Amino acid sequence: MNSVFLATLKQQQSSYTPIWLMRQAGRYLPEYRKTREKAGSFLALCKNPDLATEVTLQPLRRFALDASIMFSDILVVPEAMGLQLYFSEGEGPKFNNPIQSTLDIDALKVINPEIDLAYVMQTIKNLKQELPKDTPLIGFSGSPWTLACYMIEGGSSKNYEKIKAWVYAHPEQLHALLDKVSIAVADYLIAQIHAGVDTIMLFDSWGGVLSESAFGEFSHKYLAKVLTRIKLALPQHQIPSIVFTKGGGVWLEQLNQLECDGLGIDWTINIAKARSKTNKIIQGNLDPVILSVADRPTIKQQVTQILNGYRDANNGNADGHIFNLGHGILPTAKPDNVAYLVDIVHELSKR
Ligand code: 1CP
Repeated sequence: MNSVFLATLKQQQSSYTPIWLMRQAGRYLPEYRKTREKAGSFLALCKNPDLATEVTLQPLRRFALDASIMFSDILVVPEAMGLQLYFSEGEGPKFNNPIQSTLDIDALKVINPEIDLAYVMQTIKNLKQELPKDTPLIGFSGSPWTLACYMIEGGSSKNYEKIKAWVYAHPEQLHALLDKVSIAVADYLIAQIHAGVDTIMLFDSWGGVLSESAFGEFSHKYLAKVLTRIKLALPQHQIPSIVFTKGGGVWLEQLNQLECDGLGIDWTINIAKARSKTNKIIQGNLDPVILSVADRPTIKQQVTQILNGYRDANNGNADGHIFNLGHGILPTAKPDNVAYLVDIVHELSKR
């Protein structure tokens, strides 16, 4: 595949800096909202391979993006393990039966992703047929820690008091849960690789709510476990991987120890500083709010700062950087701004 995104991830030279956007399919696009309505609900959309394929393709039709990401959600894994998932309008994801005890952990199902998440595998197979031949497909999962946050909190959380009660009062039980989730996550990603994804990404969206030592013990350790299990299962079929810990800029040296190819960074760390702390590919790091509130000159100025900051910190070489947002795109992002962003990144980064 002739892909600037994959070349960059493999530490090869490229002719410009590739760009894709976390959550590039989503509510900021009117055609996405229409397809979700047709599906009936967000979860029904995830479980309908034809419609999930359609919404994956929507942003690629509008913008010159360098990669696609399969449309799904990180929470389909805990659902497959037996938690009852629903999405309430305006409130986000919720589980009816969150984990409250070790009995609940024991009751979690050991998943067979080929069967229990067959609809995701079908979406991937559809996409491999329908994507332009040089557009790579990113598969993904939540990290064990981030999934455990939702499984114990029962939904989004402000202070993570329920899961932190386990961190500080019942760490062994939490480790038992994280072990079980790590196996599910690894097996899910292995199945995605078999189905045809070109890269995998682990979203550790809530790793940043931990202290440094707790991050090592409850998140980093399980990211490592997932990556190792995948490598051992597929010795002949290594594909690049990216890990994104939101708030992880302060732990880049630690994240650099992981067996992955790229690290995502949010907008709170200067990309030049990030470059000095890891030798992996760096993905990021525009503040997503800019796409909702800023005008074109401001977008151009912010993009210039990131591209130049990276290049200057990398001995004048712009390779090794994948442009992205520092977190998922917001529903209020203006599609015109997204179009401008993609074009200006390509234009300003031309070698
Ligand atoms: O109403 C709607 O249409 C639902 C909005 C929505 C969308 C578009 C949700 C609910 N999930 C998604 C899709 C999604 N989720 C993708 C799609 C692929 C793409 O990028 O185009 C991906 C990669 C995710 C991953 C995801 N889901 C993460 C990790 C990335 C991140 O942003 O940190 C997380 C934390 C979730 C949980 C989730 N699902 C949905 C929402 C609103 C949330 C976040 C809730 C919270 O803040 O706690």
